This record gives sequence, C-alpha cells and structure tokens, in this order.
Amino acid sequence: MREKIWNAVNNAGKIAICGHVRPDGDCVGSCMALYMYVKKAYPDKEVYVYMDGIPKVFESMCRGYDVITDYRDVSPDLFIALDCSDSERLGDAREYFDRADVTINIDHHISNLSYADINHFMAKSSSTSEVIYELLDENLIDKAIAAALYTGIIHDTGVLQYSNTSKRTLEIVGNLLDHGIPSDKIIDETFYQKTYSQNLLMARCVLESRMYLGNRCIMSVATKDILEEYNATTEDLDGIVNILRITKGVECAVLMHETKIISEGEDISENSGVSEYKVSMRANNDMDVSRVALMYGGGGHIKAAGCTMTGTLEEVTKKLLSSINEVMSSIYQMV
Ligand SMILES: [Mn+2]
Repeated sequence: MREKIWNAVNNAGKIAICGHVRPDGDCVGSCMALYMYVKKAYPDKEVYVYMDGIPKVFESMCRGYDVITDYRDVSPDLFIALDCSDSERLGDAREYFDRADVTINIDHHISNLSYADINHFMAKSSSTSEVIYELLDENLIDKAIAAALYTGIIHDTGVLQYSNTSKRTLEIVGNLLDHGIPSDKIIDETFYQKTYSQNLLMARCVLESRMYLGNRCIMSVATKDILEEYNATTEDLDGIVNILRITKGVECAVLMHETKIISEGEDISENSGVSEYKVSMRANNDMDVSRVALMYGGGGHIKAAGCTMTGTLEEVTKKLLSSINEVMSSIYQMV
C-alpha cells in the first residue's frame, strides 16, 4: 500500500490534500504534516492543501503556509483526502476530488466507505496522523512535520488517554519527541488552554449541573441566556461535558445547549418556552450513549455521542433521562 501511494504521488505533477469540514486537531495535523512532507520530498511538484474553518488553536501550525480556504479549483492530477470516512465530509472540495485523475483516501475510521481509487484506512490506528507517520520516511521528518503529527495524535487520543492509544502510538510519539518539539506547549496551548471567559462558562455549567438516576447521571444545560452572558459560541463549550464526566460515580454525563428558541413561554423565568437543544453525552464504564443518541436521530460512539431534541426544557430533560435510564438498566442488568 505504501508503495502504491508513493507511486501515485510520484506520477502526479499537481497534488491537492484535503481534510474534512470543521477540521479537528487530527485533521489539521495530518493535512499539514503530509503537505509539508510532500513539498519537502518532492520539491518539483505543485502541492496544495485545503482547509476551512480551522480552529484558532491550530492557526499557528498553519502560519506561513498557503492553506486554501476558499475551495477554488486547482485541477490536481492527484487528490488525497485525509481523516474523512465519507467523501461527503470533504465539503466544497468534494467536486474537485471527484474530478481528479487519481484519488487517495487515508483514514482511521472503521466506518470508512472506500470512496477513492486507493483506499488506505487503518481502523486500529489512533489517528490519521499515526497512519501518515507510518507512510513517511523517518529521515525526512523535521521539527514542523513532527509537531503537526504530534498535535494530531494528542487530539485524537485525548492526550494519550483514550483506549485507541496503543503501544505503537506511544512508540511513534517517542520518535516524534526526538525532533525536539515543544510537546508541553503543544498540549497546553492546543488542548487544555481556555480563555478566562471559557473557564467562567465551564464553572457556571458545573455549578448549574444536577445529579439524576441515583447519582449515576449528571446533566447541565447552557441556555442561550447563559451563552450570551459569557459572549460564548458553541466552540467555547468544548471540553465541558468531559469535566462533568469525571464526577465520581457517574456513568453518563450530559451537556445540553439551547440552539434555537422556537416559542417563548408565558413565564420566561420558568423556561417554559419550546426550544431546540443540542445534546452531547459522554459515558463511563459499560454505559453506551450512542444508543441514547440513536433514539433521537443522533449518533456517535459508545463513549461519546450526541443528538438534537426539541421541546420545553422540562420535557426534553424528562424524555432524555428516561431514555438514559432505559439504556443504563438494560446494560447493567446484563452484567
Ligand atoms: Mn481523526
């Protein structure tokens, strides 16, 4: 597979690289690493990288490089999609991907749809960054490439915590550290760091949280009012549900945030109006929140899933708790 991929790169004059819409750390890291590597290893080739909506924390990784954000057509001979399980997730770059002579799909999602001419997905790898590392010639990896791959691995493994972190992941991370990358700074500045107002918002959500189902479920709601109070966007809520999840004894953590007010209630202070809520859930132990999300047309993974619900806050909370209770009971009765 390695040879097939590099042969395709060798045979192309113009190469485009693209990740998925709303790129995360692994997406930005793997795209930038491959982009920098191909430019370095094949100086005679024209190489382009597409990414839109790069979160602020990853901007420094892309600084000084010509990242295409307007999705103009560069008519590449070879188009490489990274961290994309489905070509739909390429967003506006998809039509150029479909038009390219040769396409490659490199990923680590088990659900990958094999939509390219050459499909290389490693479901056991922690991240696309890890898959990319395995394809590179170690001698050509420099500090910038190592930092990009490291960032990707750190983000998809929750700083080497999640169960997708293998012995091989740690070996690769060890090799990347040999390049003298500022690993502590990368973890702090791209993963843990919060602005003061993000911290206040997190504190507020923790303060407003309630325990349910015999203290096995913790739930908090960020209403539009709360979000406005901290001048916050959805991005600012990142990580809060994980903070709720580490509460001792909890099997299921829920953070809901109000996305749309459908009708104001008679008594606004009672939250009696109908709204749309985005629900994000995290599970501990054997709990499976993807089953709860599926009941409301959402989806995700066993340990992290989400859905959208509409109703008064009371209705939504009641329905959701009863579904969580149902799933939890069925799982823990089996044990
Ligand atoms: Mn990924």
